[in-house]
Formats: sequence, structure tokens, C-alpha cells
Amino acid sequence: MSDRENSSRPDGETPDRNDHTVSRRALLGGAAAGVLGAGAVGLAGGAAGLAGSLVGASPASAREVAHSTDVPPGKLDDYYGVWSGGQSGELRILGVPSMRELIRIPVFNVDGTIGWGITNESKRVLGPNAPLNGDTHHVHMSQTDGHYDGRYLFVNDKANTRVARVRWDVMRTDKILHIPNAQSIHGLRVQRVPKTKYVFCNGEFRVPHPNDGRDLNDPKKYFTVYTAIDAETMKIAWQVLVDGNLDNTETDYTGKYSGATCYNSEGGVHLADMMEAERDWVVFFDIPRIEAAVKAGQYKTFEDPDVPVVDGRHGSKLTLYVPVPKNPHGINASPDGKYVVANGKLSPTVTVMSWEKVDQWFAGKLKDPRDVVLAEPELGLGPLHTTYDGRGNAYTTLFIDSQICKWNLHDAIRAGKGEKVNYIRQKLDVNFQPGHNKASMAETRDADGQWLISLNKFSKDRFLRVGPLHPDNDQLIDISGDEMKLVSDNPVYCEPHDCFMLRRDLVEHKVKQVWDWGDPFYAETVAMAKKDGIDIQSDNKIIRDGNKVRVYMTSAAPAYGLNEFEVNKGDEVTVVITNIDDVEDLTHGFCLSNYGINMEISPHETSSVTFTADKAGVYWYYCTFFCHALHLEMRGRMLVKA
Ligand code: K7E
Ligand code: CUA
Ligand code: CA
Repeated sequence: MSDRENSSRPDGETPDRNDHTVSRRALLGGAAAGVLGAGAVGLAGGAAGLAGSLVGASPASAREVAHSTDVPPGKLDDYYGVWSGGQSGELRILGVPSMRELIRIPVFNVDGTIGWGITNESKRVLGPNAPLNGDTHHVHMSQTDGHYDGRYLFVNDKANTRVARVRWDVMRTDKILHIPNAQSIHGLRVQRVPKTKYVFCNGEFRVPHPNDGRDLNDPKKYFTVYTAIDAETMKIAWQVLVDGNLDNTETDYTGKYSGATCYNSEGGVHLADMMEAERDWVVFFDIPRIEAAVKAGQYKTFEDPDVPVVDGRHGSKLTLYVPVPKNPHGINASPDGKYVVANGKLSPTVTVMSWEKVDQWFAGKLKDPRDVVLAEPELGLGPLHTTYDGRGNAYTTLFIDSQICKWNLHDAIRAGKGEKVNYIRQKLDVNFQPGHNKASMAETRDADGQWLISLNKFSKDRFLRVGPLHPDNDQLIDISGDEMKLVSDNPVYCEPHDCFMLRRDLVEHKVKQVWDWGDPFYAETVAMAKKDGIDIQSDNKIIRDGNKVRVYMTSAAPAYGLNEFEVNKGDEVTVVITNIDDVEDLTHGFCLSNYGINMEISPHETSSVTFTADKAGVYWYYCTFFCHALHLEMRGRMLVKA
């Protein structure tokens, strides 16, 4: 029996995650035992996930299940890890605690494996003349009532002032938005409550607006804005003009407030200028008031006439500026919804603030902005980011000290009131120079205090030499007990800035293993086919339309629907391929030799690419994903007449 015959399901249904009768794993295993084995793995993994969430109250046995980093062959990880990719412009999905990289999601980058930046479908998302690089720092999942909801990921592009949305179900980027009135989008966060209506993002660099050559060297006229993006439409809802600049941002657990750090309150354009002040600030935003101001027409527009910009500079009722020391960087809300911590960077302190007091300040009950500050514990040198275990402890990266400082929030607040109490619990050396850190589930109400990742910028001598550019070192730390324990070193390609870990049992069922026919991601291509009278699931046809040629074909291992097609030199050719294999994991590729084209077509996906046949001759196209014993023979010819 051929793979192709094997792959057809009698009922013609799309296979799903729980139906292993047609899974490739089972096919390759070739026996019922394989099917059972796969099912058992799923169950065991689920149990481990459960045990993980109960560790606080459970005996050592549960603890061992959750805290073995050993994930044997065939077993699954308890957590998804979602990593930004830094200068690679992508996202990466890992399994935690094994730290195995599972997939990469191209976002702002060109990716030859799936043809991101090459296919028509990806170009529609990227937009015309899209830059070919990105710098992803902050990735967050949409939430509903403070819990991860498995709908979308959102990520910034610091390099080219963009924000992208990625669908969790297919792990594919589906929207990219350029942000006007700003340069360099850095901090990004989602509204948590009642659900992610807005995605907030920070314009980091101050420039003139419009930035068209005017006011070049007049920094007093530079400014930046805070942006709220509608998470569903991916259109900008509003912006807030602020004083200073914007670094990182954070949201509360009521949906009413967000805040951002500013390290350049000085408005400086040189390093020394930006370090002048002993205190910069955190700026808080009153979201309902801003919405009301926009509704009442109290706004201006700058580069984009459709984007309302309200004035949130000092004196505005829409914002609160809280002075904090010095060039603050990360800003992190505690999962109990009560506190928010700004990390001092050039100060050895972090500033603990109360969301409730922020609310009181906006209600006019507090006079001094500093009244929202509860404590300013001293932790060590170069505090950058803080995360939480859900048991009242905070973990702050100390960049200069190369340590994670574990400290207790309530004790720090007591110390802030003048009590003599030691709030520091432990300092753990990390290797080396940590930026972000993140505890499992820490950015939701479900913080579970199991694992901590320290994203270290330098690996120095921890790995084999690979030339002058070293990998980063993302260290996994067990925080389930009283003491932090370093568990593993994990080299990563530069430079993930941030990551988060979420329990597999919450979101794995939302991930599709096979595309839905007609998925919105490629719906426009299907609509084009329909206009041409093509049924993408069965037709193999060439449509000529002047010097435009559209080549429609199916792919089913080990053959394309067309063995050859003929065009004239100079034709604009669009090749549209639909993978009609029903088997999970049976992906095909389409690579056109010497034309710089490759794309991936997964089961029930339609991918297309458009190019000019500018070279006469015979050009073989071939499948790039090993799909069948006769995979090498899965090829055909494009004949280009001179
Ligand atoms: Cu600290 Cu871009 Cu979040 Cu880097 S940022 S570390
Ligand atoms: Cu299809 Cu290889
Ligand atoms: Ca400063």
C-alpha cells in the first residue's frame, strides 16, 4: 500500500489532534501499539501539567513529576515557551522544561523554509515594500479576565516601528501594522481585563512629526506617543502624546490603567544628556478617560488623519507622571493585581507602586504623584526586569551583578514603611548579564511559581566556540522550592529579549494540525481561483490572461497535479498549489530552480507565488519537504519559450 492510499481517511474528515488513526507518528509506527503509545503520552503529559499546578500543596512525588527537566523520547513538555527572536525578527516556540525548540514563526523576517516574504499570502500580511528585517522584543498572548486565552500573540518590531499579530491556532502571522507618529516601537503589552481589547505599544525614540526634514536639529520639537491598537481589527484606536520617551509598558488587572517607563525625561539626544536627571518617571494612562476624550473630539492628528492623538503631557487629566530613579527600564505588574514595579537600571532600586493608589490619584484623592509609591527596595546593580511566583515573591534581574535577586514584596513594603526587615531572600548567579527574566504563567492570575527563565545576554565560555558572535544563554531555574536552583544552560540564536511560559493544557487544544479548507490566511488566493473557475481541491489548470499566467495545481505525495507547464519569456506567472493530502504532518514544498522561489504547503493549505519568467529554458520545480519515498521524484518542468 502506498503512503497516498494510507493517507486517505475513509470518511474524508480532517484528522484532529486526538485522532491518531491517521497521524504520521502512528503511520510510521505501523501498528496499534504506536497509536496507543501516542495516546498514553498525551495523558501522561496532562497529568504532569496538573501536578505542576498543585505543587504548592502536594508532596514530593508531584514535585518530582513537575520538576524533572528530563523529557524522554516521545513525551511532551508541560509548558509552551514563547520566545521573541530579537534581530532575527521572528518568534520561536519552545517546550519547557526540555527547552527544545519546536518551531519558528517568521514575522518581520524573510524565511526560506516556509517562503515568508516570498509567497503572495505572506506579502499581503507584510504589505508593499516591507522592510526585510525586524527586531522583536516583547511577545504577549491575548488574555481574557487575566488568563491566557489562546487567540493571538502580539509582538513589536523595534527596528521598523511595527506591531504584528500571530494566530495561535496555526502559529502564523496574520497582521502587521506600521505605527505613525512614532519611531521604534519598543515596549508592548496587552490589556488583560475584561479581555485584550487593546494592545499597547511604546514609541521609544523622539523625532519631529511629521518627520520630513523639518526641525532636524531642534530636539525640543521632537516627541513620541503611546499607542493603543484594537486587537481584533489591528487598527490604531488612539495615541497619547507624552513628555519624555517611552521604554517598557505594563497593564493592570482591572482594564482601567496602563503605565510606561521613561528613561529620557531629559529629552536628550546624547548619552550623557539622558543620564542627567536623578529621577525620570513612570507615566500612567487612564484608559476610560482617554476613550472619553477621543469620543469628545479632544484630539489632534499628525501623520495619519485617521489616528486621533490626545495630549497627555504634564498637566493633562489623562496621565499621571510618577518620578522614579533612574533611567527605569522594565515595568511589571504582580499577578495578584495589586502592585507594579519599575526597575531602576541606573539605580540599585526598584520602585513598588500600588494600582489602587494610582486609581486614588486619578480620583483626586492623592496630591503628590509619589504618593502611589509604597517602597523602593535596594536589590543590587542594574535591575532591569521583575517577575513573580504567585507566592508573594519577586525575582529581579541584576544586569551588572549578573544575578537574579529573589525578594519578598510584602517585606519590601514593610521596609518601605520604616520597619527593619530583610526582604531579600536569595541571590543566584546567572551566566551572564541577564535582561528579562520570566516565571511560568507570571503575567496572568495563574502565576504558578514553577520555572524561571533568565535570558542572559552573554554566554562567554559556557558553550563550544562558534566564532566571535556568541549565542545568548537562556538559563532555566527551578523556583518551586524555597531556593532557586539553576537547572540548565540553553544556547539561543541572538537575541531573544523576552519570553513567557504557559501551561500546555490551557492552549494546546486550540492549535490546529491541519489547515481548515479556505482558511482566511489564504482566502484571497481561493477567491482569485474561483474567479478563474478553479476548484483548488481538484483542478490542475493553466489560465492565460494576456501575458499573465496562473498555474493551478494540487500536490499529493509524491506528485504535483501538473508535471509541466509552458509559458512565454516575460510572462508574469502565478503558481498556486493546494496540498490535498489529508495526513497530519505531510507538508510539501514548491521550489523553482534558479528562480529564487521556495514555499511550504501544509495539508489543506493553498500557497501561491508570483514572478516574471524572465529566463527562457527548462526549469525544474521540486518538492522541498521529504514527504514520501519518491519525494525526490516529486518534480516537474516549467518550460519557458524564448
Ligand atoms: Cu529589557 Cu527590549 Cu524588554 Cu531587551 S528590553 S532586555
Ligand atoms: Cu512532496 Cu516531497
Ligand atoms: Ca534619564
